[in-house]
Amino acid sequence: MLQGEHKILTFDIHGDERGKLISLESIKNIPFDIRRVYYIFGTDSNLPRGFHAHRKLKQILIAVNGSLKIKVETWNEKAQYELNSPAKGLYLSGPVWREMFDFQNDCVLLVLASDFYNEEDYIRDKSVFNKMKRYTESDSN
Ligand code: T46
Repeated sequence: MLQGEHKILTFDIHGDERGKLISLESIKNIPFDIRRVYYIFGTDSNLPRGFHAHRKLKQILIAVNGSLKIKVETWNEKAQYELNSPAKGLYLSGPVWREMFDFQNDCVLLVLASDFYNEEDYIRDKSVFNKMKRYTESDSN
């Protein structure tokens, strides 16, 4: 079964006295073809979001303003990241459970996705995610 993957990518900043610019390009510094872009804003630091995994979707999450924290969980490990820079992207691929919280300073979270919106790609029930994990463990025995 497909393994979930998560890692931080750092983007080059082109800057001069006028300000800064970051360019994101499919396959070059984004490791997939971008098919969809969405952004999350107007958040509340007390209202977490996410609480799901994806089956196949690949995404890059970038806090282009403000910051947030995100807990991630794959079949075999858990981690937590803080996204607080437009030069930092969190790459999430496949079945990674995610919980986003502690949104600060008018956070704007830009997300680049490898596919169109498809509710069937979501695993929104944690017990289903955990069951898939058990199947994976029995695959490797
Ligand atoms: C993810 C995290 C980082 C659409 O109609 N089109 C879209 O492209 C998206 C992403 C969402 N929606 C609708 C579905 C819901 O009615 O917008 C509503 C809010 O979506 P959701 O509750 O899934 O939002 P989050 O913040 O929990 O999760 C989102 C993404 O859905 C998800 O793929 O990885 O951001």
